[in-house]
Amino acid sequence: MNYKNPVIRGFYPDPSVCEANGRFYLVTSSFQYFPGVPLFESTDLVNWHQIGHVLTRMSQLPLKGALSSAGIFAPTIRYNEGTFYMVTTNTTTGKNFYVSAKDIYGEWSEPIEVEQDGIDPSLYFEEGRAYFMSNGSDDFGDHGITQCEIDIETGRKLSQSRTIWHGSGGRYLESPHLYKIGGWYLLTAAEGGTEYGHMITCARSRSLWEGFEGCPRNPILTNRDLGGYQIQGVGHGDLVRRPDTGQWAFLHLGFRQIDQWLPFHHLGRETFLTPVTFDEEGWPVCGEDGTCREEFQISGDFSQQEQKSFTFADRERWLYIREPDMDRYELRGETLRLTGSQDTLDGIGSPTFTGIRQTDFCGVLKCRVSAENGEAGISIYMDEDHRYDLAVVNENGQSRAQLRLVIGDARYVRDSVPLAGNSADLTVKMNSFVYDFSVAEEGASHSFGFAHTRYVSTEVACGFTGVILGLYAQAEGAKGEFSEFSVTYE
Ligand code: 6LW
Repeated sequence: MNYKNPVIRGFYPDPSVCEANGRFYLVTSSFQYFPGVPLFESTDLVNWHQIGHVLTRMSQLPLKGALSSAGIFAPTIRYNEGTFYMVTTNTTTGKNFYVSAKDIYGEWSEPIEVEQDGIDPSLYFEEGRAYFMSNGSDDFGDHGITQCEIDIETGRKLSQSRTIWHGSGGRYLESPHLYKIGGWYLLTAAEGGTEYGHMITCARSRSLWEGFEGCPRNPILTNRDLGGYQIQGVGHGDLVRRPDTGQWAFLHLGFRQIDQWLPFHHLGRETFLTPVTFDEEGWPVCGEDGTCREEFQISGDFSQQEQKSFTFADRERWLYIREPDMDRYELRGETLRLTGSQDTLDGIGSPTFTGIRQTDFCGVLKCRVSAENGEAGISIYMDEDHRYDLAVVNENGQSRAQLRLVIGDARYVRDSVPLAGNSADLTVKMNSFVYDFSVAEEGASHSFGFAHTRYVSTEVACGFTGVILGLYAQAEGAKGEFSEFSVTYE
């Protein structure tokens, strides 16, 4: 069948995947957002359904003071002898740790730390032993893909760390994963940085500890030479095989630029699927001549389903910033009530904010919003310094609707219109280039004009995340009520 990329749309980067009992499980990074590490399930590698998150308790996920795009970096998920493991880095505490679960739908354990530096940790299991690797420094002062054996019960190192590969020469060697395929230990990694030069490279050896030789065709997957193509920055992936069809594939990240010759992306890094075969020498061959394309064919008899609209009912999709005070959030039926605090969207605290990722370019967001004693609204939120807030503000018994644009040091309220009551219907129309804002009250509507997507893109804001469509209340004691919320994509 033919399928379209990306297979998971919106800010879901650094995917890692494992197979267990004929089903596939995938995790992505989550940075300063709570809960952490979104968890997806699939039976065919193309259709992914989010079943929850791995890190659901604050004891697993300290995010106080985490800068935007810090917190939880790239995770790896593995399944070994009836247990799932998810290993990652909390860059805010600087620790690598893993959690485990026997039931993929249940709660995961408390974190177990590993005393090894580097980011993008991975696990490899063989004959009752567990190996941990990252892009850290080894016990001999060398730096690269560093590996040690660990006690999987305690996280204690059972061997010294040794650098097993220095990469193919690209900058930012990271994202190591080890597999045993056809008698070879195959090590895959990312190089080039998670931007336009990103790539997947690999090396192999007959031994687990030494002798890794790079593939003569490295990089095996990259779009760095596809100028003018929408999908850019492909890299950081994990290999998986469908046991029923024998199909191999990489789940990996990439991003979609807003237009052919406009190198901006605001939807974040997304998850793509690229089919893989092996050549006569046993090296992986990826996609179309080593590139990732918008459409691929994959074996299997099924169709691709796309979720085109989202509401409060998609509970597992909603996220919060850092360490939310859940007493400030109340969802009853189709109505969400938020209570503001001293933390505002301008800072790096935990403002009263809940949102879902923007998953496509073109669509419409609608919500009825009312405010009391402060401000409540919709934020097109890239980070605290790059966002567009369309709000109802209630102060001294008077209400108004306003649009605030925050683009780095340029911050201003563009337009403010009085409201007769304290509630209004807020609408944001989205396309690749702009967000178009309007507010209606009892039949009368007001257009606030548009603001460019590029100013909330990664190329402007920097960092590793993508736009979140958020609902918020701000000012201590401010009350926001949100109903009839929907996001519908074309
Ligand atoms: C991720 C690493 C990376 O851990 O960015 O540049 C980090 N590449 O692989 C955050 O996604």
